[in-house]
Amino acid sequence: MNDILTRPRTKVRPQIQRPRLHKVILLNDDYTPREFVVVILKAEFRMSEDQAYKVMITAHKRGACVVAVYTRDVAETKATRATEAGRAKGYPLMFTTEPEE
Ligand code: TYC
Repeated sequence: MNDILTRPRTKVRPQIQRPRLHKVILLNDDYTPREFVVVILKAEFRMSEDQAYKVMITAHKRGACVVAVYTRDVAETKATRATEAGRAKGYPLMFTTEPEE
């Protein structure tokens, strides 16, 4: 009697971690024209003129400004493309990325 082995009715549920988000940060420099920074922010980060101007002027006054947050790959791709767009025109415009806390 009682020789039927039963399995516990429990399912393994793997804990899905949300991917860490990464910030794209715009750095100020003394050479890139303000209007060009705004053009790049609008083109690469789909910002309105108003949003782009506010981000540009914040970086200009404070030295840096967070542009947006994305998953790591997207953040790195956008930062590289935006930095490259400046370099193509001979500007030292720089976008970096860092993980959110
Ligand atoms: N400081 C630049 C200038 O005075 C404009 C500028 C703003 C450049 C923000 C980069 O991330 C930047 N022409």
